[in-house]
Amino acid sequence: LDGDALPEGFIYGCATSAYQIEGAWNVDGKTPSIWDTFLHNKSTNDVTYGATGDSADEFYHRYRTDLPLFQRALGVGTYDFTIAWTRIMPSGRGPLNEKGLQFYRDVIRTSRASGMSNICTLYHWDLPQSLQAEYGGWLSRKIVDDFRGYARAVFKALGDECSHWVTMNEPRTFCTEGFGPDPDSAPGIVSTYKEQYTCMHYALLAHAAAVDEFRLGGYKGKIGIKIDGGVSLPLNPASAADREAAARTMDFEVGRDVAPLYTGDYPRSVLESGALPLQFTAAEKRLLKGSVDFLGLDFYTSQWATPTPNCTPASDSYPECTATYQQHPYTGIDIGRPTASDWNFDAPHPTIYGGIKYVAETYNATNILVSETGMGVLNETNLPLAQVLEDVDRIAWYRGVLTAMKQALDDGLPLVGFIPWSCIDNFEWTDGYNVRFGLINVAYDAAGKGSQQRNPKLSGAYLKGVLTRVRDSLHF
Ligand code: GCO
Repeated sequence: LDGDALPEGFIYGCATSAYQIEGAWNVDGKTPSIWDTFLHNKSTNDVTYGATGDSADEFYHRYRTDLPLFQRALGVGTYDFTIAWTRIMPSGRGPLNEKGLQFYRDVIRTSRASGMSNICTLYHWDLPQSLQAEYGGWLSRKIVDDFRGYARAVFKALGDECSHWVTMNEPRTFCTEGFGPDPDSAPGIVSTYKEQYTCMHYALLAHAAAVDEFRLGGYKGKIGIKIDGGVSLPLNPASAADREAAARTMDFEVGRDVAPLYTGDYPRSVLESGALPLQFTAAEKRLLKGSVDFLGLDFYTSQWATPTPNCTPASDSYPECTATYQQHPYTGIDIGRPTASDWNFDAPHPTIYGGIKYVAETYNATNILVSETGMGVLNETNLPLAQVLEDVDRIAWYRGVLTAMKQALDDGLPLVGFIPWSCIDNFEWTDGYNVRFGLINVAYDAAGKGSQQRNPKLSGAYLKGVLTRVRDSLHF
């Protein structure tokens, strides 16, 4: 694919998250997060082989060699990491843990020494267990003030060190998967959709409070958020009902995150559903509207949508009232089922191209980052190492992503960066170490036990070759 060189200042990085790579779960003053508690509690830990993030990639002890490796193997100019609240503020508020702060200062210093700037995320799901125990964490409005206090302390210590700050990663994901009728993530509170919506409501207010702190502090970077989602398409494009269902799903799954950031309130269809447990006050709307300098899209797959007939509050799909089917033919993968072979690379890639186009046209979003996307391969652990490292399916998958980004740039969509997930194999939540997303392999088994040897995969060399070369030549 020949094309223009990347726009000046285009960000190419790779992402990780604290709980998924650091290990050292109880070292140097860190206290348990809700994920430590959730996974140490055997009755909830139905993760593959009972795996936990207790050791993960041991990044807390290995960052001095890992960071230069990320830059050398992947050619990235940015390292996108997340900060563990329980390393900075062990009790969730109040006194700072100097050893925790020093670790993140060292990660930033080592990133710089390796030729990388940093995107820094305040929160990637690892809430202090102390706040969960004290008042139910994200289900209480108290979380907004505690998150504001945490953000203020981190900005005071590191505010000018990161070119981009992300307040939180995927509020809809951690609120949907941590609560509801069948929660499979921390804190694992069996509840209803109302608790999922309450969590999301307070997460958005916490985001706005952190942005307020950042702007009051006059820090020089940019601040934004990473949202999850995908693109919903009508199951039958000729059906008006299916087209309406696809639009409704976008409102509930993407718009519920994005609309408040640009308009100050939820999408109309969400407001009119009558299902919201909470509404924003006028003051909250003012704080929310315009609360991003950039928007990170963690989009992985697309889905088809069709209305759920006879939808009532007792229905599983309430209040969205649409049924969705994952795995649009060529957006790539559901975890473990690469479909690289059946892509039509010339058609607009509905997930990546479609996602950028959707937020740009629906909300006039600008400075859009593809802030996570990647291919998770199930059971990669059990394959011969040579086959793991020659990951041609993941290369084909990323070729589809690069094609989509090129289409977006050619169409003048406001794309400013690409951050593949992930720099390195890591703890994939309830899939444990049995699903691998890394551009660099870690030699441990599905339970996370092994030599911890790092082995770069061909996909990392591919992205380095294409994206680094494109700065000097005209090829994607
Ligand atoms: C997410 C999280 C990551 C995941 C990645 C692969 O989007 O779920 O941000 O922590 O590991 O997306 O599922």
